[in-house]
Amino acid sequence: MSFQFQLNREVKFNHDKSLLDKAKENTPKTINREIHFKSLGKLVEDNTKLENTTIEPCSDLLEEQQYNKDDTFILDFRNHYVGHFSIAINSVGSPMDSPLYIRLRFAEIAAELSHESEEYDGWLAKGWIQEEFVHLDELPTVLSLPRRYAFRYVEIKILDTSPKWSATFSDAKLKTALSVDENNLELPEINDLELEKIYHVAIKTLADCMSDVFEDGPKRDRRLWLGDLRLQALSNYKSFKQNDLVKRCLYLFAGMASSDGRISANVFTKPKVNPDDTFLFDYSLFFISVLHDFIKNDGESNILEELYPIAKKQMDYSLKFVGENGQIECSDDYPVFIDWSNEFSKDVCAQAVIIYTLKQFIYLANKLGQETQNYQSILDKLETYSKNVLFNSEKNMFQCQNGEFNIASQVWMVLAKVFTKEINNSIMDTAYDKFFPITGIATPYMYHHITEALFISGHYERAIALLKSYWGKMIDLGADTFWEAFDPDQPDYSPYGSPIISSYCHAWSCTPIYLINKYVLESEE
Ligand code: RAM
Repeated sequence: MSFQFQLNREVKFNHDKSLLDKAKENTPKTINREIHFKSLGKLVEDNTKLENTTIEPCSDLLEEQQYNKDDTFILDFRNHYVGHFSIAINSVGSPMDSPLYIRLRFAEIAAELSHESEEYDGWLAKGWIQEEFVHLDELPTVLSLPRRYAFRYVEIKILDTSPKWSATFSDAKLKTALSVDENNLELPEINDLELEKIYHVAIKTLADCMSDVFEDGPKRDRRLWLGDLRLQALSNYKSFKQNDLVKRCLYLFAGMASSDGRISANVFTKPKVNPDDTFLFDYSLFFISVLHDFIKNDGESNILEELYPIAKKQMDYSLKFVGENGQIECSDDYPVFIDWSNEFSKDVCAQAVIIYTLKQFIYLANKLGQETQNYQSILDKLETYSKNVLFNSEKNMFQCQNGEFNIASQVWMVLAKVFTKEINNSIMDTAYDKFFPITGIATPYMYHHITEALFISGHYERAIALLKSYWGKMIDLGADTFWEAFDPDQPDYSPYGSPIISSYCHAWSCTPIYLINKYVLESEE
């Protein structure tokens, strides 16, 4: 698993004021809720949970405890939340003759609290670790932390007091600032307990990633990524229907496209809007998908007229990688993401993604009455090459340039609907025999695409079984929200070498909302 940091400082970005103003206008109102902590907890061993660790409630009342040097306690909010934490602190005993020195740690899952930050030596910045060291010179006080945290648990360790006095704590709470409240959402009836549980956790995951943009993860990276946005938007249409937020995100990407036409893989919005100088071949193209899905789900068409030129420029840029024979030639300067894993070849996936998005682009162009003949003929070339050259009819699977067969290639070609449903069904049959149980894939992002490919190719039972085994297993291991990375073969695996950096509420894992609605409740194919 790896991800290369990109430095493209020479790239010039547009800042289209009118589009960025529209992004601003579509900022949803934030909903502020106050959530009070529910119980004290203690870290215990449980070999059914992630890293054999869980937090059990203990009966003590916080207000009645007096804490001294080296004491530690854990506040359990009993669900995952995102917000600003505060706690009232006082001293009892003799006069307070020294500062109170404490450490606070915020954890989305119990396992994070069994690791120390000093141990962390991964490639992602330590600054993400949800930990604070605080000196308090005067008590009583209300400690309100300026940084927003994503957590269920807060651990407070008394690093020092003095033998003359003890610290007491009360009124631990957090204030949320999200754009939706899952408690006000009417949930569909799902006549399958496992799927129902998965659905509820997926809703919580999506809700906690919806602030003034669709964030990828409220703990990390706390920003708007195009690949994640595509899946969040699809799940949003089936649940919160907070379509203004999708619009806002579309305007943000469109308003800050690079001057050569490429759309950045992610954008920052604080302290001011700013595109990242990172470009991923597939993520850029998914701008077209998000626009296409918005038009299909929302119906508002003004945005199409405004953003079509941006989508066109992106498509034209991407089509430069298509050869005369209809084969896509990827470049290392414009990497294809598909999944965190770099252990498989991605050329067939790239070919499929461009077919998938070109079809959506043609749909949009037709809607505006634009000329599409040229695009249609490139699409024909891409599909013909895929069927005649990339598809190995003997093996009944798509084959990469280096001769490799992998599951991602089959999945993306099925999603791109290069063949008919019947042929796709048989390709996924072969893929199922060859690649299941899946190995070496650790992202819910890729698992989502595998599950959807099973559904659309008519492998309903297998798709449901995968949904249950993959997302259900995270719940069995203690998930309140779904994770950024999960490899069922090595549940403890973190792409960063430590759970304290991993995100355990990650947008791209919320798609059971979309999958269950579309393929189970609406039984679409
Ligand atoms: C990580 C995040 C994000 C994803 C990118 C490609 O940084 O998990 O969600 O889209 O990778």
